[in-house]
Amino acid sequence: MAAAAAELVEPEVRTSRDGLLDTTLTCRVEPVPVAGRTATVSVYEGSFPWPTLRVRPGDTLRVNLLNQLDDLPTGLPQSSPFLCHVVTGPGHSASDHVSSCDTNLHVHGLHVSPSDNSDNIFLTVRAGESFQYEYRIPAAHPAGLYWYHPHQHGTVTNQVFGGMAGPIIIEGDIDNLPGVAGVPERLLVLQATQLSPDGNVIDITTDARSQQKSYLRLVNGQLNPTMTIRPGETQRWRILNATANVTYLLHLDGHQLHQIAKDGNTLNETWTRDAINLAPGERVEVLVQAGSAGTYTFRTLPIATGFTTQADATLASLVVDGDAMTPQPLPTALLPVEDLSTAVIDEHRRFTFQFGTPINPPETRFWINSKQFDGERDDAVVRLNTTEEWVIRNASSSWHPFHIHINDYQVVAVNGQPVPVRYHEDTTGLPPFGEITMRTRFRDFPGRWVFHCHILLHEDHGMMGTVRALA
Ligand SMILES: [Cu+2]
Repeated sequence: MAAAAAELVEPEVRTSRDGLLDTTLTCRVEPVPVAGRTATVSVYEGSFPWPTLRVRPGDTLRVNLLNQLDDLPTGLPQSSPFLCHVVTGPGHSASDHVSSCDTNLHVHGLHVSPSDNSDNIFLTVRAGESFQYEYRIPAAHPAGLYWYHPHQHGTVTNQVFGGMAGPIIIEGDIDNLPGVAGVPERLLVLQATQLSPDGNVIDITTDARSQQKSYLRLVNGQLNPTMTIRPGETQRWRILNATANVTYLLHLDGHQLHQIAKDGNTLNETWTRDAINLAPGERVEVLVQAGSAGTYTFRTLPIATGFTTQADATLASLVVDGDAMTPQPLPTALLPVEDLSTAVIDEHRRFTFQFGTPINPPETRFWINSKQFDGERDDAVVRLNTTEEWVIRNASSSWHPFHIHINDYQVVAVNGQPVPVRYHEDTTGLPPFGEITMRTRFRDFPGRWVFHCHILLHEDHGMMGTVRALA
């Protein structure tokens, strides 16, 4: 195990007041402290990590997004992914002139309008310009961990790999449950990037040297930070996978992970686990109850993701120290979860995620139902207040994390085998040559949004489809 570094640092928190959080997120490429050194990365608000936005159901979240990604520091190498260039490829016409320095904002997991200046990923915030987003969070919105990141098609991979991502916490009902209320919280944002010796982020879309085994496995921008806890103490860890392409198999040596939430949704009851698979975009919340004094590694276990097998890696160190506390009872029942497995189904659809040929980026094509992304095309036209069942098949040898915007869903079967209802979610790994069956209800918001693979290189290369919801 590598020597433990400093105590885990949590990002700056911006909290709503009187029903409003009105904030600015400036996007820039600049040298900042990362992993104990200085690195030139793409960041929100000049820091790595980035501000946490903390709001409540019923609040309005206003974000003034300032795109200064074209105001580059001097001395960037010609291989830098941050140099501005015209984006070509699937979903782009020659007249688009989208630049790799253009961006926009997605609030991942939020059930808000997809239109106008809300969670509308079809609009572009050009380099040098700004845009005022406004998200009206419904009064009945589930409480939990969400996140924000760029979603400008064709430019997402390097912007997120370079660091652009931040957490959103919605406070609410889960926080008041017995066994959860008053428990000290930690926020762990998992990111992975790769730096050249001179501190520049490599371009993972073109650089063959990019190997997941060389990635810096960061927690809140730190390498192997220390977290302290007293023997017998319970802590609540909110964990976000904000990487571009890394799947984790989370494990805490000597302890179990008592899962209470997934993708911003509270479980119906606590699920005690030895290890938790966390694909890009997914979030979990777990309770950790410390055992006897000592130092324990929080790690990702070896995991085969098809394309690569990722080795065991240390993420952080848990130091159990100090006066012992009497362990408090862990919660059992949490919040009721609507079970869609018995719902009346209005429509069935099938989507197949697959590689085209050849299989060698950047020529590789990534398809859904043999089509690359086209933002002008409607791939699923749905009606509000109906319930659909989608079978989503993975016709390749690599995992693809499925993600859909605006409305969560319930996975009712994996590879045809029914799974018990535990939670609703917005991101799920599709096993190689396997499939999930999910059920979803389209609520509240007409308009257009997308579903896609959350391995961002796959998304940028066309593994994305559109939904149009009619009132
Ligand atoms: Cu994929």
